[in-house]
Order: sequence, then C-alpha cells, then structure tokens
Amino acid sequence: MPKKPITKETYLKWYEDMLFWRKFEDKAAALYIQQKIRGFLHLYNGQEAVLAGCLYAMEPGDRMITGYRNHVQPIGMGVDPRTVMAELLGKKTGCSKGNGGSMHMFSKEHNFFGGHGIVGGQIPLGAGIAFADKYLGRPHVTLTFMGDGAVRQGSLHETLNMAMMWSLPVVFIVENNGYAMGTSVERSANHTEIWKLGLGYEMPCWQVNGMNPVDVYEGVWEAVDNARAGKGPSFIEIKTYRYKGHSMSDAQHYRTKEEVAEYMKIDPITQVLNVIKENNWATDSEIHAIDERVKDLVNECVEFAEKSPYPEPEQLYEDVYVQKDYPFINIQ
Ligand SMILES: Cc1ncc(C[n+]2csc(CCOP(=O)(O)OP(=O)(O)O)c2C)c(N)n1
Ligand SMILES: [Mg+2]
Repeated sequence: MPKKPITKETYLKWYEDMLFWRKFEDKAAALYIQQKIRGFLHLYNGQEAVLAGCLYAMEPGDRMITGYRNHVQPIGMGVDPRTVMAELLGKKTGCSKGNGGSMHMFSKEHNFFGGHGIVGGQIPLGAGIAFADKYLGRPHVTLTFMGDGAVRQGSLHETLNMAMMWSLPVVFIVENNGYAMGTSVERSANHTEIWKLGLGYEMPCWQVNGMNPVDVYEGVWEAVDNARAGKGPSFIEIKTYRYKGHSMSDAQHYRTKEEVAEYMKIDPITQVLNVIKENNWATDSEIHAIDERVKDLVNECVEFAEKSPYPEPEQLYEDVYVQKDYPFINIQ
C-alpha cells in the first residue's frame, strides 16, 4: 500500500479521536471514584498519538492485540464506544458481555483481540494471529502492542525467534511509557534502548517518537508495509508517556510532578491542535463544535452504560468451553 498523505482531514480526525479517547478515560476515572467501575482501571492519557498514528498505518482487516491498558484501542478499531463504557461498568451490553471489565475488551468483529491482563501474554498470541493469516493466505497484518515492562518476559524472546523463523506478518510495538507499575526502565534493565532487543534476532527494529501521530505513522508505516508484502516482522520501540498513575490506586511516589508537567508541554493533542490552528484548518467555533461533539458522545456512553442491565448469574456458565458437550460441563 502506498503511504497516505497527511492532510487537513487527517488532522481534524486525529484531534477529534484523540480528544474523545482522553475525555473517555477522564470520565472512566470519575466513574471509578464513584465506585461505578470496580476492580482495576489503567488509563491511556498521554499515549494517544501512538494509537492514532498506528491506526493510520493500518488497512481494513488488519488486527490489533494489546495488554490491559485497552479501553480506547477497540474504539479506534470501530467498536461502539458505548459498549466499551458498558464493559467498564460490568454490564451485559458491554463489548465482552460484561464478563471482562476494564482489562478484557474484545471484538472479533472489529479485529480487536484483547485486552490481556498477563503482562506479555498477548505477545505470542499476536504472533499466532499472524501465523493464521499467513497459513490461510489472508493479506492482513497484526499489530501486537506491549509495554516496556513486558519486554522483560521470556515470551517476547521465544516469539521474536519464531516470528523471524516463519517470517510472520506481525509488527511488535513497544509502548515505552517509562514505567512498569512503579519501576522505571532504568531500574529494570542494564540498557534502556529497548528497540535493540530486535537485533539479537536480526529483526528490523528502530525507535520512534510517540508524542506526535505524524512521527508514529512515519515510523510504523514501513513495518506494516513490509509485513503485508511478505517480508516478515519488525520490532518498534515507541517513546511515550502516561500522565496518570499505573492504575487508579497508584500514589506515584516513583516520579515527580515536574516530570509529568514536562511531558504535558509536548502533549500530543495540543500538538495536533496547534497544527490545525497554524494552518487555519478550523475556526474557533469549528473547534468548539468538535469539543462539544466529544463531550456529548462521552455522556451518551455513560448514559447507555448506566441504563444497561447487569448480566444474569447464569451467564457465568456461558463461553467457558468451546465444546458444548465438554466432559466437565454436565457432572452433577
Ligand atoms: C506475568 C505478570 N507479572 C506481573 C504482573 C503485574 N503487573 C501488572 S502491570 C505490570 C507492569 C507492566 O508495565 P508495562 O509493560 O510497562 O505496561 P504499562 O502499564 O506501562 O502500560 C505488572 C508488573 C502481571 N499482570 N502479569
Ligand atoms: Mg510501561
């Protein structure tokens, strides 16, 4: 596929999408404090340019899989955001029927394969999805996301080896947001150049700025194109930052407020908005209209989720085994 031009329309879509993701997460945080969302809640604030740039590099039918910081990715892949909010509230209308909650968004229909709570668990699964596509002759690419913490799992290394051996159509993307829970990249390894982990497997690998969607698109496009052309996998480190704590219960003693403020100066959404303003691509009232649309859609998501019913208790026994006559099911 040729590289897509980055136009006024691209920027306006990026602004609206990224702002929606940010406001969606802010609302989720508020609902968590009200105890309407229970359990864990990991927010994506600050990392939006990674998703926006990667989505622009994807074609219809391409697949995505990630960890537990996964509320906005399915929305980007086309899942109705109301069903994502409903999933956060544990409702029957959720995209995973309320069975999963915050860490387990899923939509086979929209090629979003989770939503995985085991750090690094999604890495071999992503390669498996790519293997299936190659084996069945389908032209799709799988973008497999992970955090900086996940690259220290053995599963990464086993998977990189096999992905190269079999030249799989997969792009491994490390969202390096500087921390794995409270542990900085500096404290968890003797080198901080994560992209270099690909070198040991002779896998094409490089580093990309993740605070700007243009840089992300430019940095990811070639990897997606190579994978689709049968040239095998790539391993990309995208440098980003998360504004919120690891999850809602994080006191953030491991970093300073000043550090967070430094990154907010290069906020990805502000960068996109600045380009729109500098080029006079939207008037103040047009920008205001986008902001209002975003606010309305977030409210619609909350209303839908709050009005939806919880699943019935019997649902516990559904979707557990693929085989309906699995021997354990009918033991009295
Ligand atoms: C196998 C495994 N070990 C430990 C944990 C606990 N844990 C949850 S998140 C996390 C940090 C992962 O950080 P990173 O991969 O950088 O992702 P980020 O949260 O920054 O997006 C850890 C250690 C887990 N869920 N699974
Ligand atoms: Mg991290």
